Amino acid sequence: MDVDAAVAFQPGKPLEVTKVKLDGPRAGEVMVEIKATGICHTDEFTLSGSDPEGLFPAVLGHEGAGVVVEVGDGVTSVEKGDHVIPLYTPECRQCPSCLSRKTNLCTAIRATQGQGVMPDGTSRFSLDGRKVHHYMGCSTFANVTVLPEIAVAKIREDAPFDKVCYIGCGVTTGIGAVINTAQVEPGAKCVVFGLGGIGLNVIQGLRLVGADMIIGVDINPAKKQWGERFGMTHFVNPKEVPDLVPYLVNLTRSGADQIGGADYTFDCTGNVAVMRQALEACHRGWGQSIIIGVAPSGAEIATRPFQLVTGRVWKGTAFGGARGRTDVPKIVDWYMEKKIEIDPMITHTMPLADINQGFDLMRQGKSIRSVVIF
Ligand code: NAD
Ligand code: AHE
Ligand code: ZN
Repeated sequence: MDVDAAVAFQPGKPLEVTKVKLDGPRAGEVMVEIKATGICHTDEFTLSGSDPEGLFPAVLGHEGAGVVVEVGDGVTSVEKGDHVIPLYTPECRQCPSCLSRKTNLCTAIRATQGQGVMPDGTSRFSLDGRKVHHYMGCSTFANVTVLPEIAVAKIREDAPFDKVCYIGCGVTTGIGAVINTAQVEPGAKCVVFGLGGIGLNVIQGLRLVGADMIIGVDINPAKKQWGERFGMTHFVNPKEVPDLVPYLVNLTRSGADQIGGADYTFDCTGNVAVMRQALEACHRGWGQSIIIGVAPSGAEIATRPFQLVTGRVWKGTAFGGARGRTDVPKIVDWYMEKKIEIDPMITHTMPLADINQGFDLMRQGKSIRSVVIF
């Protein structure tokens, strides 16, 4: 069948909205009509050419929601008509990683996913007989896509697609980083670097768990009121303080504590210099810094080993440590029960034809999340 897709033909060039051919689902796969998709900074990261795994041409997008329209042989966990959220971190519940209970990073299909193909090594997308790659196993910048069965989470049918698509990445990543990865306790002092579509969800996660001090750091002064909207208690613009790390350490020092430093910090920028600041703003002895941001090909993180010798911990998180098929339906429930907010973060919506405007808004720091509605 022909579907409408925004295709990334070359790094650094706008997406081209065109018809592409989509083959039906094979064994273990499902075809999903995408109703809405968010635009995450990781889509821009790959489109820019900074992603060492970036493949072109490809149908990008990994933050969607939609309806199952067809299932391949052997599919048992979902059926036609089910509402689902695609998962770039699948959950097979059988691989050594899933069975370990130590990680959400299912390894069942990671190799082929990174090669832009389905688990059998072929792509369902093509254009004029030429292969078009899948992206992160999702390719939600198409009105219909095909995914492995283990890469969809079935969700309740009363949840609005144009809001819960954001749970497909940003919401789950931010809140999950707080709850699953850092396991922040009530009363904690925390710093969030980068108040975009991910960082604001870290902030609302910190509010949810009862953190005392939620310091937001962003070079864009417009982010101050955004952070405050979701529970930030202090805002710091690095351009307005002489030396950011000592400033943050001092801000988090209290009572008899002569040292200072945050209990938890979160990098939501993808900038390795910021990652170092986030680690070094942690409290000696126990502070944990969680890397969420994705850094360009060739970038490396550095710090003096002394920072770790003295008890600071560097951790990373993908998809907020969430096990998608298990956790995503619960996060949809939290949204429907008004335990978490999504609506105000979706600052812009647009049809697929205008998807490049969504990327421009993100690059200009004018949006929190843009959502394409099909
Ligand atoms: P975004 O563009 O919406 O937000 C980034 C924010 O960082 C902006 O507010 C920007 O002003 C701020 N910023 C940039 N440089 C800064 C600096 N030097 N100091 C402080 N703030 C700075 O992007 P997003 O969608 O929120 O994504 C953030 C990062 O998280 C990206 O790198 C993205 O690829 C990554 N990400 C990772 C995961 C994961 O699973 N690990 C999931 C989603 C996104
Ligand atoms: N391909 C990149 C890495 C990109 C990356 O780290 N992706 C995150 C999700 S970002 C969502 O917006 C992720 O899930 N990583 C785990 C994984 O298995 O990819 C690179 O640098 O090669
Ligand atoms: Zn994302």
